[in-house]
Amino acid sequence: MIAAMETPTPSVPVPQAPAADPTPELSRRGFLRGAAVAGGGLVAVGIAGCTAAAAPPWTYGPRLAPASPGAPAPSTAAPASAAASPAASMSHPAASAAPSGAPGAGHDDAALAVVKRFLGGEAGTIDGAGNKPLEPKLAGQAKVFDLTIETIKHRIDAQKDPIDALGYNGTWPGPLLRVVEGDPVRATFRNNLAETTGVHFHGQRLPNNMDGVPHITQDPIQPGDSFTYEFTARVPGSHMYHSHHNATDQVGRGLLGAFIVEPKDPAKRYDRLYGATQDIVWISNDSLGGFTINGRGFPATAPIVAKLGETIVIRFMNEGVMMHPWHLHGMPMHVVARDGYPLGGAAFTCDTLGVNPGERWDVVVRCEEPGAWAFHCHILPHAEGSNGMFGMVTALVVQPPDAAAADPVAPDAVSAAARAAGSTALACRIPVA
Ligand SMILES: [Cu+2]
Repeated sequence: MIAAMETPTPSVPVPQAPAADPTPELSRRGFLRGAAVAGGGLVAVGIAGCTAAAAPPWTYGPRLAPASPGAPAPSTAAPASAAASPAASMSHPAASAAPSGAPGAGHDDAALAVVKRFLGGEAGTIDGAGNKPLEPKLAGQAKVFDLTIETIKHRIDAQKDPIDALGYNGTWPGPLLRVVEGDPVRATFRNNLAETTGVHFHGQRLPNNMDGVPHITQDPIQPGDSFTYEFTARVPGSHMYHSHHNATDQVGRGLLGAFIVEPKDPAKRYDRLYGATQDIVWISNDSLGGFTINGRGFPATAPIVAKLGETIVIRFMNEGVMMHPWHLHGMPMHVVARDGYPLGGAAFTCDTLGVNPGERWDVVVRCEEPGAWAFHCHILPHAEGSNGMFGMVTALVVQPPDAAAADPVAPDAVSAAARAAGSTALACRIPVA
């Protein structure tokens, strides 16, 4: 798994199921060293040297090319409160203000520069990746998770200043929690914020008093206090946990994470069902930090790296306030579950899959075409502007057979795969330092 799986070394992501999970481990190979760091996620919003120095750090849209006469001035500043509001997000204050900007040397230079950062493995250079599996403690049959709720400094990419965000156990997304259907779950959250909060396990069938909605099913968790959510994991599949209190702000700032419940029957798990060797958690967000995948924006998003013939699973989860249509180049996606529920005979195949806020969609990809394939949100102001790509962009890198011996975690794995597949792009001709 990409983000979900953590390697024995902090820098190398290796798919790894929680020890208590009897599920056979998925591929331990997996992503780039960078992917590990990025936790399997990818999204990004920031372009090198983007916003004006005076601009607040949450304006992660691409910097506009030098204004041409008569062109509207770039919008570089948005108040934090506005950036966190749905209305502000809907107006894409952080996105390109000129997505159809005139092409030219300025555009090409900027676009090349940002792609070179991606090809160079920027995702692997940033600490603090989320989505790392949190091993539960065992208390009898119960899986016990201890989490903190913290203010954190978070990097969207390697060049932007860190932003003031929130995290579970210090990361955005929070740790990946994985249990097995039927497990008793006991998750204690200690609120180390200066504000109140509450935690909702999104997608689970919960006892009402464990639903995590302050003032309806519980009192808000006060600063310095803890609350323990106890329930049985009844609904298998891809789910989430997140703040359900001042949620536009708190979830927008990073209080979110993946909660995966493996089916009790091993034959129904994706490794057995589809032969999947990577299980990738992909959480999108679109408030603080702009358009992000697993808390990062292109070029700091982690690529997905697979071998030709490998089958991978991607679990899309949308914690933002906008729908994002994820588009994979080169190969189709086989959509097998929605909100954790298997589609069965209603499973379908597509190359662009809209994921609404709150939804989870699981897709299977047969990696049958070698090369470096763009994988991005197809709302273009979320992915590319007049200064090149940013935000919700990454690549699925399918390594050809003759590259099997190459170091899969080399920083130029993406460009190497593209070159092997016949790319003539300048960025792929330039050796990565
Ligand atoms: Cu989008």
